[in-house]
This record gives sequence, structure tokens and C-alpha cells, in this order.
Amino acid sequence: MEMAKIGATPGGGCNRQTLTDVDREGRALFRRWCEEAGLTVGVDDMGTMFARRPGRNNELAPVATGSHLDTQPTGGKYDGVLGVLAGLEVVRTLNELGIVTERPIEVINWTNEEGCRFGPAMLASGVFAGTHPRDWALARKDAQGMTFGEALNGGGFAGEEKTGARKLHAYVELHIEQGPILEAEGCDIGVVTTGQGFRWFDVTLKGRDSHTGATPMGRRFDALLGASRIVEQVHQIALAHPNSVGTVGFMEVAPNSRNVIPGLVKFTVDFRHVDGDALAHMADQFMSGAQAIATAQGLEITIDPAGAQPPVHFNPEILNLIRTSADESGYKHRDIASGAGHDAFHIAKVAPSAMIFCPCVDGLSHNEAEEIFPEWAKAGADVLLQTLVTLARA
Ligand code: HGY
Ligand code: MN
Ligand code: MN
Repeated sequence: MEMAKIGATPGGGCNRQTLTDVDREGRALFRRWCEEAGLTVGVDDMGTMFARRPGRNNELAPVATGSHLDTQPTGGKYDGVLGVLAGLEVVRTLNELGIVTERPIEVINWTNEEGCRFGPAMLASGVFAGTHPRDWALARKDAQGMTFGEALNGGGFAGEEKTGARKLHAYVELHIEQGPILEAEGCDIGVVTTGQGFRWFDVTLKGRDSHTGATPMGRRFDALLGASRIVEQVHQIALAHPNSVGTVGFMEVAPNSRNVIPGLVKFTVDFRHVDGDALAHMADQFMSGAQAIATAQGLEITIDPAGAQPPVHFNPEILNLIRTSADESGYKHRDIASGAGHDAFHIAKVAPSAMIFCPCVDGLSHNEAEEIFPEWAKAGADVLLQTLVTLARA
């Protein structure tokens, strides 16, 4: 609730987008809490924060947890934040109980998980895992044309450490489900076995600005009409591939004047599927279909890839630890696939990783009304603590 005051929106949510003044405020609060809990905070050159609790043997690679403090523009209080602060709560509890683990424990705040201001999502964890070259990440631009690197370095967010230099023994991330299944089935815990892959695109359609009154229907180059047909095409491709999703979430229309036929439209495409081959087929269908729509209307189209993530399968041993921890604490659990992307998807490439979900009300997320109950947060934190302590034994 304290963190949610930073970037609070009138609608009861949070707008704490990455590399903004409010992101800096949230990071400062997290750092203060970490230092009060005896943690030392390191920062890498993508701005990711690593809050470290020493173990008995600090030569050993740490067991890590965490998530992200950045939010959507009309985000909720819990997406990402739950995972970071539950990690901190685990540390505080170990402090209170006087428990020293063999391995160090680290609580991580990954920069730019959301990917709304600077696409793609999970940008910093992607650089950490070697998925994205750092230079490519630094060159990503927001809608105003500012690069990630300018916002990062201009805002004093970057640290000294080389991103990816830290080795992790294991990584476990707690996150709200952001879907309706756990609540509907009365489950306390989701054991996240897999995550959907995704393919993101940035599309630019160029037509010609002209007069809405004086330009006959047969002589128009209407970029918004073309974009509308492609929005429908994205929807139809997803419907034609069971268990997939397809969305156009961002669109800019220029000149956006009621009596000018739009000559320029920029928009984003987000396809996801748990099957990599089906996802590739969807992307191919989209690229050829969108080109055909543009050509039929005499529009110029550019389709730029804006991020790709293969489906992820988490570590079976850690998943069993999560199931055992839930059973021992008397929490009802079920295996579940993640629809949303998470930093753990990238970290799974460089360390044994897994995720724990807690339910959220009506499965709602990326919405100011996002809500969870304290007992759900407690169950998630309990299972996270048990899992981390077991992994940190040696
Ligand atoms: O896009 C995602 O899946 C994540 O919420 N950033
Ligand atoms: Mn998230
Ligand atoms: Mn999110």
C-alpha cells in the first residue's frame, strides 16, 4: 500500500512507468526498506537492483527471487510489486527468526518488465539472460522518441555492474495470476509449469492525408481503414489458432483530425501461444495478410519485429519444491500455464527457475481495479519462503 501511493492514479491504480520520476521514487523506497533489513543493494547497467542477504558461505551463488516495480500506465498495485515485496518480506522473516541460509539470498527489481513505454516487455531481464544485446535495448524508443539509454542514463538509473555478470543458483518469482483460474477453483497457489511464447510487432501504415469531404471514396489512401482491417485480421488469426491470443493495444492516428483522411497510423501487434510452431505460423499469416491488405489499398506498410519470446518450461525440481511447500502449509494448489510474460521467462535460460502464482480478484490485471486478498499474498509469501530456504541450503 505504501508503494502503491507512488504513482497512484485517481482510479485507484498505479502509473509508475519505467525510468520515470515516480519509478525513481519507488526504487528509492524499495532501497530504503532493503537497507533497513540489512541488505546491500547492487545495481547493474540496465538499472536492475539486486538486494543481497549474506549467507554462511558467500562464495556460493545466491538463490534469487523478485519481480518488477514498474507498472502499466493504468496498472494495478500488485502486478510485479507483490513479487518484489514478498521477497523482502521473506528476508525480514528470516531476520526475525534468526535463520542464516547456507547460500546468500537476493531480492531483484528488474528494470522495464512491462515494456509499455519501451518495448519489448522484460527488457532488462532479457539483456541479463543474453536474449537481447544491451546496445539494442538502449536504442529502444518510447512514443516521444526518447531512447531507453537516454532515459536510463539521463535519469541516473544505471549502476556500475555489467548486466549478466551476476550468477544465480536458482530463481523463484511470485506473481499474481492475472487470470481467473485460481480464484474460480478456490486455489491458493498456482504452480507455474509453462509460459506462453510471444511475438510482438510495430506496424506503420502510410497513406495520404486528404479532405474527407472532397476526396471521392475511390481515390483515398486511408491508413486508418487499412489499420482497422489489420486489427480484425489479428483477431481472426488468434481465433483460428485455439488457445492463442492476438491483440492490437496501442495505436496512433495522424493527423487525427475529424475532417482529414488519416495518412499515417502506427500500431502494435501482440501474439501469444504456448506452442512455438503455432506461434510462428500466426506471425507468418499476419505478416503476409497485413501486406496484402496494404497493397489492396495502395498503402505503404512497414512491420518491425518488437520482441520475440519462445514458450518457457520451468524447472521440474523447483516446481516439486513449490508443490511440497504448498502441501506442507495446507494450501490448495494446481499446475497452471502463464498467459502473461514475466522476467522468469528469460532467467530460466541462465538459472533453474520457476514461478508461484497467487489468485487475483476476477482475474483482472493491467487495470486500476486489480485486487488481491491479504491471505492470498500470505500464502504466496509462505510458499516462496519455504521454497527459497530449501534451495538456499547448499
Ligand atoms: O506483457 C506481459 O505479458 C507482461 O505483463 N509485461
Ligand atoms: Mn508483471
Ligand atoms: Mn504487467
